[in-house]
Amino acid sequence: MKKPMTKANQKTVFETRYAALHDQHEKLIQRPNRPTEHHNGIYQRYQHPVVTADHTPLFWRYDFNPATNPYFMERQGINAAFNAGAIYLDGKYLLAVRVEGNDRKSFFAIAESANGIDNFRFWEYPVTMPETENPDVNVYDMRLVMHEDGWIYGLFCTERKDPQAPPGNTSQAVAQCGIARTQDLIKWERLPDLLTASGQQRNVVLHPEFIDQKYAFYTRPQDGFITVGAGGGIGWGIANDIENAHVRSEFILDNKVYHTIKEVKNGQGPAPIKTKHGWLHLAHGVRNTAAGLRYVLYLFMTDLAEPWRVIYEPAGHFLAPEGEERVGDVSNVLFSNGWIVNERNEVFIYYASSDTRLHVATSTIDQLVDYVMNTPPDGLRSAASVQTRKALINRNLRILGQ
Ligand code: M1P
Repeated sequence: MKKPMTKANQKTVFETRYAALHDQHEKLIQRPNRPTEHHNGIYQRYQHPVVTADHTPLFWRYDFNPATNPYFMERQGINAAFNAGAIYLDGKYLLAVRVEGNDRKSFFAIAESANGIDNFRFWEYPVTMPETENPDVNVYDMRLVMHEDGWIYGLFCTERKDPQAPPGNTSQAVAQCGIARTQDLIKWERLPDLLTASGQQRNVVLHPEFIDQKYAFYTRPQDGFITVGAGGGIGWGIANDIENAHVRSEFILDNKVYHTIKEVKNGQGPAPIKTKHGWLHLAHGVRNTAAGLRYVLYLFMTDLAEPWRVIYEPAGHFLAPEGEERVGDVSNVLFSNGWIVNERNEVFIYYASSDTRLHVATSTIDQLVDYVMNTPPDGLRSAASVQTRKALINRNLRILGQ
């Protein structure tokens, strides 16, 4: 980018600050991201987040005109960059990042990297998402899906104030599923929001293949906005057409369960990955604690021919907040709505921590399938957990010759 010119020969405050910030920003973007030392054999974490608020271009935040901004002050701050949809296109790792301004409005912006691990750089402009006749107040958490109909779909949460909110209640909202499609992630066609029987829909994901020539959705029917109220669980529903998508009935394929990592609620993460053993799913599970809600990620697998039928569900979390991931705007949260498989069957799991920043963990299809198929399911009681662990100990002690 061309450096802004000033009249003075001596360096102004503007020039000094501009040069320093520009330098810092480039260093941040070009910083190599190395694997952490600890490895559980399932996935690899990395030292740094892949995208943060500071990765957004300076020209999104600062007025670059010395005449109107002599102190080179930030004019429109960015608060967070997190929950990103992901897609692998023409050998590039592309993220549809949820960027949240200081004004608390989220929008989508595409960040691109050549290796999926570092050097993520935002495209010049955020996404201009067309609206329906009922304008969105806030949009977030896009799931990018390359559907077999040839379009790339972005399904996201559209939130509006609840018209039924009692007077004085300024936070009651309605969350529904917005649908848009594109060929290039630049020009988007907005379709009508998904119609379902549920008062609230978040975490809706399009299945990448037709089911009997129809579109299939993972849903999350519930009647409360933040709390689940009645309902919850990961649902499954079919719509005849995507241009006026209407899911008339849903059933729950993966329910919330007492005293598990998904006791309070859960939600589908990105679209599932097709493997020869079944569809691999990444989801988030939520439980309540004295310190508030805790969000962790878990994996499960559904049948290849019947993607609504769970065939493997390992007990417990797959990824949980660690170290600095634990703290942020909404602490103790890991959330993922994007992953990528490249031509070498390597998997890049993009997960956000505490509604603040985005990280990557890498693995392979083989490792994830092994994890899902060979991790024991939840016995749902302490005694059952002890039995499962004793079985492992017995096998190992036999191997160790004791
Ligand atoms: O704050 C944690 C997450 O809360 C919501 O997820 P869910 O609907 O499952 O509770 C979403 O707003 C998500 O963006 C956020 O990360």
